[in-house]
Amino acid sequence: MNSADFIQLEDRYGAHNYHPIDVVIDRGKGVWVWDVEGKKYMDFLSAYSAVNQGHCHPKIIQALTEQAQKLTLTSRAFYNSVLGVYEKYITEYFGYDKVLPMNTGVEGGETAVKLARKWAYTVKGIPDNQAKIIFAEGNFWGRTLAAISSSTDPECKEGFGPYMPGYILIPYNDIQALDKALEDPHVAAFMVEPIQGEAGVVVPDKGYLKKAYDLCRSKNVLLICDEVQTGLGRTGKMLASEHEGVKPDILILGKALSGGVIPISAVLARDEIMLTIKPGQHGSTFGGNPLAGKVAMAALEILKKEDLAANAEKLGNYFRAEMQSIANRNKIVSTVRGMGLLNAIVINPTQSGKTAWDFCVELKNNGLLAKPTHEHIIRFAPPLVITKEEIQWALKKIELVLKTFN
Ligand code: IF1
Repeated sequence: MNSADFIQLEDRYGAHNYHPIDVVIDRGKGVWVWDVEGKKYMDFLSAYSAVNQGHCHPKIIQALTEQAQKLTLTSRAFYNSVLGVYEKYITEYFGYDKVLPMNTGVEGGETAVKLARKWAYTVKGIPDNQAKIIFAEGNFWGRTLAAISSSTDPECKEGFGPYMPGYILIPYNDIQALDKALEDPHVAAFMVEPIQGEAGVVVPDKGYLKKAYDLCRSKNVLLICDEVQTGLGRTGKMLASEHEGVKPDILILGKALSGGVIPISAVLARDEIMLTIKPGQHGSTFGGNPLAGKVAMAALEILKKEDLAANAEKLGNYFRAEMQSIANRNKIVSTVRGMGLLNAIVINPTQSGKTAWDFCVELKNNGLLAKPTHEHIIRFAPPLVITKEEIQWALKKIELVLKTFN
């Protein structure tokens, strides 16, 4: 079977909830992937930052295969010989009292919202069913009904109502708006991404998160940071909130917590918050399984051992500087932005009739895989194991493609 055959199969038998770029990936190693015809590409998306450690990192695959032959799942009806070890490891790693293990990022978000509500009723003293959560416009935290209820993107949201009540939406990067929203005494939490990924890698003003944290504290409101995409080295620190010296009350992790191997997410908090949820009140069949525990420990270990946050910081600065000079030589790119190796360019729609999609198709034809977000934004987020030479290779391809569109 060739690429066209595989694409046809997906089209015929799979739901049409995605519109992928025409490349059928068969194999991956580090920053590189190969299609079924054997053509090699550099991955500049990293499965939306899940593959920070690079494709099929040998240490993660080793942890996976060793544990897979021993024990994969017990459910939480019983104890297992990995979970406690993992819980100690991850809580000490990030400096929290407790962790609640889940599977996908959106489940992490759901867990955080449930925790905030429970805390609001049992600790803060908000009257039953009155708790509110503040979200920022442009947020993205997944596809469940609770997540799309906070969305301001009609594509994600429309046609799936009725929606979850108890939400307040404010503009992102607007401290005054947060201050005003916090006047409502029924607010339990403010849930926010330190950088908005899906919105197009929107980096807020310096000081925004710190001010948000201080305001929340002064009102006894929890700050929930969704670091599913920004966490685990991506922005040049282990957590993006560290850039602002902020330690969120509730931290949500996912994606790279497994290095892209299996779905693993985690919610971290202090006892005052985490212990409000009692046995039977929340959970999941797969959450906390021993396979996930071993994989997550290996994935986290690699981030530290290979100093991937520092690499993201250094090569991110280099990438943006070089990308900016490419942009200056070229009328198509109107903006270069990002932090660490979470970056985006905005394509100037007035200079050419081309969309970000057209660029990504041409980049793919030149051996570089990236994905557009919205009509004119291209996200550039390679695995954090990338080298300077590989970044230079990618920059050459990007410039080449931009020239053909001039
Ligand atoms: C899709 C974008 C990225 C996330 C943040 C939670 C989740 C995500 C900050 C949920 C998920 C995804 C999922 C994927 C596309 C994608 C995405 F294009 F929408 F914008 F990454 F940038 N918080 N992000 O970014 O995690 O439940 O998926 O494990 O198509 O839904 P999940």
